[in-house]
Amino acid sequence: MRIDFVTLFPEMFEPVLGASILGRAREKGLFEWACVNPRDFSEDKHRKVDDRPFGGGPGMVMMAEPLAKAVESVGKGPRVIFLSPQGERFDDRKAAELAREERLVLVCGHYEGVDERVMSVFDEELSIGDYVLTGGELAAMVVADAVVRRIPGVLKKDEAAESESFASGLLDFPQYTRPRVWRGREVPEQLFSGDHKKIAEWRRKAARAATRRKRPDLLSRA
Ligand code: 4HQ
Repeated sequence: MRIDFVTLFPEMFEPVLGASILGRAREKGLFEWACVNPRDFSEDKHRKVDDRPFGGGPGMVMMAEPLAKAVESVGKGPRVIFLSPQGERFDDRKAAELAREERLVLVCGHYEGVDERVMSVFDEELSIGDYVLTGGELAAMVVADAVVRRIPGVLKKDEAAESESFASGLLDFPQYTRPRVWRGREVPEQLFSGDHKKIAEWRRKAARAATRRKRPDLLSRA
């Protein structure tokens, strides 16, 4: 997969996308990414990309033309997604859907928002949750992370097993490691039985209990 990020802050991406599983995916040739900066498409001698809102009010608005030109420079074909709290909520189902695309363009807004007329160059609008970020960059990287880790071959076998659980509609079962007793708290004894059926059964029940306690909304949806 290739992802093009349209952003005024391209320096934010390498530290996140270069590390851990996404960094490894790039080295393996499974994930390629680049940034396009709307500032490079500004007509203005000061490379201006924002302006004051018509009708007055605080803050600045991203101008339509530099943003549209930046998106169009990527070429026709890929799905163009704008990150915004007004979008459809991004979730695991959406991540799986986007992971089947060959290319994506993720557009990051800044300031008080973008000129409404430029929305016509986007195919869809996605939100990572009901809170206000400073810009769309962190949201775009959240989407990229959740999508890329679903591309076949990106996760190692042992890493993949862990992520199955969300697709099952339940939270992960609780995990434990050494020491066997930590500050007086013991690891559930079933995990030492050596009986794989018994362990699997305990984990199924523990996952259900954790989901009922922490995220009952997931159970009612399943
Ligand atoms: N922003 N989910 C405002 C978000 C956001 C979110 C991105 C802040 C767009 C203009 N994006 N800019 N929540 O808060 O995706």
